[in-house]
Amino acid sequence: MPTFRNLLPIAFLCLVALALGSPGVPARAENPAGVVIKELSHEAPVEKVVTKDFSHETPIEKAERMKWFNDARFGMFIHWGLYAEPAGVWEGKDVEGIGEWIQDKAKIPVSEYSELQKSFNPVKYDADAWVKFAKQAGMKYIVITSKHHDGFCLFDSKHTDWDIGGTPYKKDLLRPLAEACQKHGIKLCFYHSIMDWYHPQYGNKEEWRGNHATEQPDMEIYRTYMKAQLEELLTNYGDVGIVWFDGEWESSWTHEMGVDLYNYCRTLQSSTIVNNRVDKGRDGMVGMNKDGEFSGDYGTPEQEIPHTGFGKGVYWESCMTMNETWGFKKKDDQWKSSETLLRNLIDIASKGGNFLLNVGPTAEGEFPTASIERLQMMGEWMEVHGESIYGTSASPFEKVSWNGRCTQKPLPGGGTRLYLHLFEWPEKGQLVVQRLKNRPLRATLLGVEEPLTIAGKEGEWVVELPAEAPNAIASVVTLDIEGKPEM
Ligand code: H79
Repeated sequence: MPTFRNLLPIAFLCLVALALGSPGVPARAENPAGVVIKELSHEAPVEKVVTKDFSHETPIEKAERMKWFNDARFGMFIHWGLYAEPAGVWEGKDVEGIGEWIQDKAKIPVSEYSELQKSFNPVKYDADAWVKFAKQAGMKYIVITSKHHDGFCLFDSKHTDWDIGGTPYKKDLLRPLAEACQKHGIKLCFYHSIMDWYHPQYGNKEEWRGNHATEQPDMEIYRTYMKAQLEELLTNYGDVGIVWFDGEWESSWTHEMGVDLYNYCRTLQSSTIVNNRVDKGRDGMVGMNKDGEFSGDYGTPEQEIPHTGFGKGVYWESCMTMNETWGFKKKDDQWKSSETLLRNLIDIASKGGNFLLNVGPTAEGEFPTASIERLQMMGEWMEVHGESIYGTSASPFEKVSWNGRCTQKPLPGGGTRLYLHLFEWPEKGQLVVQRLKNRPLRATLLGVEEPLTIAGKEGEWVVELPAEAPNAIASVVTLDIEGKPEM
């Protein structure tokens, strides 16, 4: 029951918010209740947040909230934490698997893993430089690990010492990133793991970790802790674009908890977007939801791209590594080529999705050189061809008649601009566009701009191209047509 005492801080916050207007990145707020909750219990003051129900949002309201995300198409994932120190090697041995899972893969007890906190000192960390790398690559948002499965927090949380505050570096890593994002117009988003290998009350615990609760773990206490931390994340860093949950698959996490956590995040920031891993709907690595009613705003394929899109009103984002790990591993040299990464972005855009491409910084705080090279290459392409990606929607063709992809955008006045991505330069310099009924009005090559000659007939239009491809990875022909595309 909300009591007068419980409501006071909310009333106070509302007054402050009214007085300040749009707060930007606020100075680190005191816990609104003015209560320090190190000792968490069922009575912890997160209860003061009266969680609202967001299940009745209309598709139009949702489309408005999702607009920036849907237009963005391209974002940066950052996996950073203590695991960047061993970087895939433990006690002289290479540990198989993704780097941020080293604690689990090498069965390192918490008492040993936690020693890493004493040496984590990323003195080369330059948040502004990181955000510029993302921006120059053409990315519109950054999703950084506020907490991964090991439970360690990159921010200085009031509710645990298992965080950056307990390292030699001490300083909150998320605050400068929030400031740089705001400066450069990039949306800041947080990845926050539900699964927690450190917290003694988290439900599923492996015995070898040496920190399994002696009594029954109490998920209510753990949820209180997680919500108190999310309150910090959704209060102290300005607008948060997305809360990106993960690790929801274990049996201790339930559908009811997912629904509650979704509503809780939106109660704190109503316009924030929450991925589908908040709830139990995700269908494995495919990432889209199974049939049924689940919380979460969009699907999250991991390391894969769906074969087709899903139609209007279904939002999704494929997350992917540039090599084979999310968290930095010094010996992982299995880098995808810039060509593959760019064509992945185009493929995803042609299916109406987003591409969340990962960087795993080193323990010193630097992006690997191979990551920087790929970001720069993608940025050069986006500089010229970005309009064929941002704000576009999925291809109107079931299958295109050339080696490539297609995206589309409405033109002012009722027409449509089709963007035809060519992965291979057509023989005889002729691009044949089959199955399209609408008469093309105008065609150009992005970055060239001189109009191209169009011939052919309904269902088989022919665009005359110059002898050579302007871009080796993907050249883009724009084809303006009357009305909406008809096949
Ligand atoms: O943060 C990165 C990884 O550390 C994390 N997700 C990305 C973004 C990740 N955690 N686990 N995995 C990746 C792989 C785990 C897969 C499985 Fe399952 C968990 C297989 C079985 C349980 C989830 C549920 C996927 C399939 C079923």
